[in-house]
Amino acid sequence: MAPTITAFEESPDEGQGQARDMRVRWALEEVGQRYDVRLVSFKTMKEAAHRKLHPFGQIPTYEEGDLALFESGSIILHIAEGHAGLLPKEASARARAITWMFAALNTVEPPIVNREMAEILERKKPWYKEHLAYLDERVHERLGDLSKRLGDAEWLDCAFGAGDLLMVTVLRRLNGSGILEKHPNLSAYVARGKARPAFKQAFADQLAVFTGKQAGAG
Ligand code: GTB
Repeated sequence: MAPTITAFEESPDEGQGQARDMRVRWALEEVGQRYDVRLVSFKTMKEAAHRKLHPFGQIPTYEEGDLALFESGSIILHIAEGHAGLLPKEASARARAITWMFAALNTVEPPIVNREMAEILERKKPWYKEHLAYLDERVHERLGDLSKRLGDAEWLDCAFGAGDLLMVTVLRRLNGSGILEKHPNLSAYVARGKARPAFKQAFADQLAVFTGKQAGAG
């Protein structure tokens, strides 16, 4: 049976694929697993039925038979463990690939999200510019270290895997900030991820949610 994931009914980013259902869609496309999508409104996400699936009232969720998961990282690990293509078989290589998944979510994403939140919530504060400069510096620091480690390699640890998938989606969150461009090998790394057919399909599918609504509007 095809799994069902949840995604925003109204795409706040107008189809730019920044919400975290995009990484789950991409993983499912990479492994060739068909899936269904249940679109949820902001109101529905906070209701008891959705909170049974996601205690924090968020997307994405993943349902497969009796199994219900939340947390994009955990969902992607589950997908990668059940299909070939996103994690190496050899134990040490697999452990390293999982380490990159954690690094993307626990070390690189937090300063990027902090910066994003400041842009959204603190723009009118008198200390905004100063604080943003501080947050930019924290992001640069992380990206500088990541850039050094990646060097001129194609992917983080040999072949493309779940760690790269997560890292690319995390770095994409910097779109429009001008920060990623200051690290050319990371820009090229993100471009390689976006060029993958599975990314393109996942992106088109989430964009169709937005364009479908636009076509139906009015
Ligand atoms: N740690 C969880 C995971 O990795 O799955 C975080 C899940 C999460 O933050 N979900 C967000 C959500 O449901 C959507 S992705 N928010 C609603 C709420 O908390 O009430 C975050 C997101 C949303 C929108 C954009 N955007 O439009 O640009 C970007 C990122």
